[in-house]
Amino acid sequence: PLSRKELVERLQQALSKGRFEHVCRVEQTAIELAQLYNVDVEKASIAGLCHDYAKQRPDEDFIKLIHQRKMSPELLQYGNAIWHGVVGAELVKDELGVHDEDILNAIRQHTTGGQYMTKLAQIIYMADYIEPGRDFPGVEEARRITKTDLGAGVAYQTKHTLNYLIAAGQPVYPKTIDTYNAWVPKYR
Ligand code: DGI
Ligand code: FE
Ligand code: FE
Ligand code: FE
Repeated sequence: PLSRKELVERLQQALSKGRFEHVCRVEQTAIELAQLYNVDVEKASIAGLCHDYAKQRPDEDFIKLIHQRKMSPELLQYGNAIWHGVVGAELVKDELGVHDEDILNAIRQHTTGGQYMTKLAQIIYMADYIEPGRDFPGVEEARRITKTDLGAGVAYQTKHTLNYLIAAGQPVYPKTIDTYNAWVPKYR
């Protein structure tokens, strides 16, 4: 496997400066949450660094993989917002040599969440949302809640993201609705 230093170099080549700085902040936030919630810090670091590896790939790369790997054809109805995590995890595996399924699943779930998420997956989902460069109404509350109760943070983000998607008339990926049903009523 690549060392952290080699991984960082590969990410720097694959991403714009702004996106690279985001993944570094997600890594740091994920490490802090992993320490707080007793999760493997090494896995949190790798998943945080790699979660947006495929963010700047052309659509054709994802479309090709969806066909080649016989992934769900319903994926074709979405776009980069969904593909860079769900399909991008395949590129992290192939091109960065990350084969740990815990890490890959956390990357797959980082945008939409999921009905079942490991603590690592919850941490990456939340670190992406609350990293120090994020600035939106409610981010301070999201940071406070996440440090108190990780699951409550997942519920908070899911509710707010779904609200935003619906208000904007955007297509909602079915997994996002599964995440809503699994997490939001439980933390009301
Ligand atoms: O890659 P990042 O910008 O760091 O963050 P992200 O991967 O969490 O989110 C990318 C975008 O995806 C963000 O604007 C929210 C959006 N998104 C989340 N769930 C859904 C979604 N977009 C659609 N169309 N449908 C979803 O279910
Ligand atoms: Fe992302
Ligand atoms: Fe996110
Ligand atoms: Fe991100």
